[in-house]
Amino acid sequence: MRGMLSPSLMCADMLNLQRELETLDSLSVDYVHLDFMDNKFVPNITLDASLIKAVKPVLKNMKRDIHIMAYAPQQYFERMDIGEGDIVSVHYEACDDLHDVLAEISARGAKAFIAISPDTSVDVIYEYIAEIDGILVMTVYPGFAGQPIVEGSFEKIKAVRELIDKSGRELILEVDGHVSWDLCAKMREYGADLFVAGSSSVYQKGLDLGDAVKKMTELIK
Ligand code: S6P
Ligand code: MG
Repeated sequence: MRGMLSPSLMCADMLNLQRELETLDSLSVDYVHLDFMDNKFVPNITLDASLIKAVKPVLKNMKRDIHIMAYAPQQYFERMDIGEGDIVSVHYEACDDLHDVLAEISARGAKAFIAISPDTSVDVIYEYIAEIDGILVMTVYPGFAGQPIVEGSFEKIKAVRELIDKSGRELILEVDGHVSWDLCAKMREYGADLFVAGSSSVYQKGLDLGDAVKKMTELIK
């Protein structure tokens, strides 16, 4: 699988989101990363469900990569208009009935991903491997942009890669958190496929987004 980019909208210019989305959509970007938080599972709020829904008709080329950092994430699926083409990541730590939640995502035609926080063991994924399309490995603690990478993240990416390869399934391995200029190529070497690009790469102040996306695409290919 080739390396794919998913720029994180919470790191874009919040006062000009439509312009930011249209610019991104005109570049060779596979996904736009949309972070949803409930201020309970994580102590923050970013993009709300109606905004995530409003993004959908604006996109001509990119697809939505929705990362739900919230308890009982299924309560938001309708409000986000989740369907065909979307990636939907739900946290292992936030679901009482993860089998049901994953089934609901798949029933809507979306790609079901399990997200694991830095303190969660890779082993928890085994039970769900036949029910998912991908795994999102958090390489920072969920909740905020601009954090340093958590120690042990590379070993974790490698362990998830091995798990995927052993399963014989073509699952997508997504990395989210401090996917920086310096570290993205190494994350690729360790087995990541989909890269969330935020304030430590394409959304660094003063960079031209088109140039930055081109440079990052080259680094992760
Ligand atoms: C964090 C969120 C992420 C951030 C991303 C920002 O809770 O899930 O998707 O948007 O980590 O990137 P950076 O480069 O600032 O870490
Ligand atoms: Mg995220």
